[in-house]
Amino acid sequence: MSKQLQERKINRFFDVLDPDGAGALTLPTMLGIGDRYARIRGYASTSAEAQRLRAALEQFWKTVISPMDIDGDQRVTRQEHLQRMTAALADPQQAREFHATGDAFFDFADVNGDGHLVKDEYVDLFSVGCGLARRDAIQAFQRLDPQNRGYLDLNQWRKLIEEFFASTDPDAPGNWLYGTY
Ligand SMILES: [Ca+2]
Ligand SMILES: [Ca+2]
Repeated sequence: MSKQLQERKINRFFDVLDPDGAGALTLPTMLGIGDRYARIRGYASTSAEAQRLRAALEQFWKTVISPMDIDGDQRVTRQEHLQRMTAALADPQQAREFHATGDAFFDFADVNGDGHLVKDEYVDLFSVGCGLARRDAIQAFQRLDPQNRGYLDLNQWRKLIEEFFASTDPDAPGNWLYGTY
């Protein structure tokens, strides 16, 4: 893939995890995504669903994001993220491991746990949780679900993750995983 396309996608992934535009990913920022998402889906902060989201995000932070913290200051800057992601994706073994973390993300996004990431869940997560314009999130979902089934399942999600991080095709539907990029 062209270096620019890959960089754009990696930076896009950073942006959705940094809705406040702080320029660095931190655990509290990520927990904030889960809290807003739970609230908009109607789950009280004490509910099992909201607790599950927090646990999933803590796990995601611990296993995926915080290892990118090169200088150990508990913040993963855009530069650290880009450097580590670029290296990881260039290594087939690491790339596979990274794609596998997409399963955890799916579990998180499918907040009611019915195995379907329905359009409303997707749109709420990326607009209310991650700060995309609602219109952009809706448009992105339509690209990800060209047959208009109204949901994504885990197999589709895996394919889209693969496309997002590995496809050299600027028109691959998976490029839209995290909205416009
Ligand atoms: Ca750091
Ligand atoms: Ca669901």
